[in-house]
Amino acid sequence: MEPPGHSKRKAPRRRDDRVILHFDLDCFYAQCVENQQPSLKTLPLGIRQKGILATCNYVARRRGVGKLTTLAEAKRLCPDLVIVDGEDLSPFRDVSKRLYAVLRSHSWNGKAERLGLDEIFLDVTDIVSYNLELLNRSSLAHSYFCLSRTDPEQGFEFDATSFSGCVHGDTNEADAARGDPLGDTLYMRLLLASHLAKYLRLKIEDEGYTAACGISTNKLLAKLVGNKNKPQNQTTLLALNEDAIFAFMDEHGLRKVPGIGSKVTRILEGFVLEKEIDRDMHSMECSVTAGQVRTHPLIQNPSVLDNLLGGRGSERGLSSKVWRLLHGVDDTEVKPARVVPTQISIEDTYKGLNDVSEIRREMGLITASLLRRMHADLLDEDDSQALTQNPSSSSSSRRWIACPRTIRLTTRPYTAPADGKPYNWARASRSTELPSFVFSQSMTSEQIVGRLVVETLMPLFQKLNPAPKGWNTGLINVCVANMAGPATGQGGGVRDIGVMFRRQDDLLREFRNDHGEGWGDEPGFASDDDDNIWDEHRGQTASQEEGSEQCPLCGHFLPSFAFAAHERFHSMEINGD
Ligand code: DCP
Ligand code: MG
Repeated sequence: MEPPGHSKRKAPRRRDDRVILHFDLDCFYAQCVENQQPSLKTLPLGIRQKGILATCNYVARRRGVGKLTTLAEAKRLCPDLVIVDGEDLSPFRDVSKRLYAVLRSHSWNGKAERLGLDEIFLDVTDIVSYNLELLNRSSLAHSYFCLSRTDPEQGFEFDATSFSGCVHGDTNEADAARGDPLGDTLYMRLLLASHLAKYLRLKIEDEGYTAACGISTNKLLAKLVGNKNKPQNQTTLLALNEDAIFAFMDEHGLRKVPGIGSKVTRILEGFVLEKEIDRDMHSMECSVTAGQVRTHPLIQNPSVLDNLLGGRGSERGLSSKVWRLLHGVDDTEVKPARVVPTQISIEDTYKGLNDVSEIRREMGLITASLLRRMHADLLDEDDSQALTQNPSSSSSSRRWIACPRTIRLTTRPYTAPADGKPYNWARASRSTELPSFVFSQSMTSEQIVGRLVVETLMPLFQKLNPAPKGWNTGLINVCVANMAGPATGQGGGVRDIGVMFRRQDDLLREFRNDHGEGWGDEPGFASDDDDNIWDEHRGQTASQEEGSEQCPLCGHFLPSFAFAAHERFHSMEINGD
């Protein structure tokens, strides 16, 4: 009998205009270790963290060992299992970023999102649509996939009459579509994406790593379908209508649906089975399928779920999110890659400051906003999964994805507009090493700002303005520059900044594409162009040092080698480039 008010079962609205790839590296930590010690590739290998195996290679899996098995159980199942310590995540992080950079460099729209250390989503809608337009109906078997809009030589040949890799779904539908493949755009978009996925998997294999890949129209479906054929394989979800998607989703255990956590699983499991379930049980096992919940006669719409899942403290919008997930609907976007700025600076102008307490106060305000910007731009938000996976790391600590090594103070005296002086007139800078306490996650922002002003910036100010008074300060600029790669200490906090800086070149490689350039062509982001060389050096050479020259235009002192770049900087200003 239908309960009153719940007579209509209505599926949430779906969009299938995107094509998403989901890559999941095979037995990731084990592959990293195998690449360091290739002799381990043929042996059963487990990676230990505390008393369990974080993962094991596929040789071990064939011997019955699984991920997250206890060490004792793993040894019982496979006495000759080689066990390697995996407590230090830094080598895994390094590989993860390197492989991410490979995939990201193939994205046109920049939508390349990391999930944990070994999963990457790519939204390839634009590349696929572009190539669909190019297809020649009369010679599908000899098609060419363009990887660049501007360089037709970048691409690969492929056979557009069939999918690359495995296909999961309704083959009857597929046969129907095959009659007139170009007539079914969704079918063809998925087919093209399967060839792109194969190409990208091979790119990763060139780096020494294998991955599984799922291909579908949203992140949820791509992630789930990629699990169908592992390792070193790929699966396209061929679900061309709503019923095919429901059929795919329904077979999954509830807890296996990404986004449905253990608490929700236990509540819904209890409801379907009509029995009390311990809500704090965190097992991935669940005897109830997504289909049993989706088709339950008493769960006809999200408002019923609301009654079950709502209540104090529950996540906003949780029930409608769960409802959509059960129907295979996931509109969340693949997040664009983060780009790392080469420097961050904050400045303010004044009508002539002369009082030291005023200078200190303004310096404090500028430094506080600089620190906020550093936190927003340089602290990782996406690694939370990786951090919680490492039992020894603090879940509250966030990781610096890049750390500036230099702090620069620039000041100039106040000049009234009527004086007609150029903006940069008498502007002078001093720089020094950025102290490591700036990266502390145990000090408060106020404490960091206070120390930075007193211990670093005020001494720089005194060097720039040696006269005891009469500074008439019209501008203060505080800048952090010379980005170094992330620290590699466990838990992700900066531990040894000296070591980190020595490794700068190695680490920054992950922020560059294959050609040693910055990510994408965004101006102002990490790149090795002349302007950056100028940027890095002008602070250090503000005063007259040996081998430095003064710019006749702005009064800056800078080393001779940086002069050409500096002139270019002015000519761009003049030309308005
Ligand atoms: N990991 C971990 N703790 C977990 C889950 C994972 O430390 N609870 C680590 C070990 C894995 C890596 O994260 O190597 C990636 O997790 P996956 O679940 O993708 O597992 P694998 O990549 O090892 O295996 P698969 O081939 O099944 O993807
Ligand atoms: Mg994996």
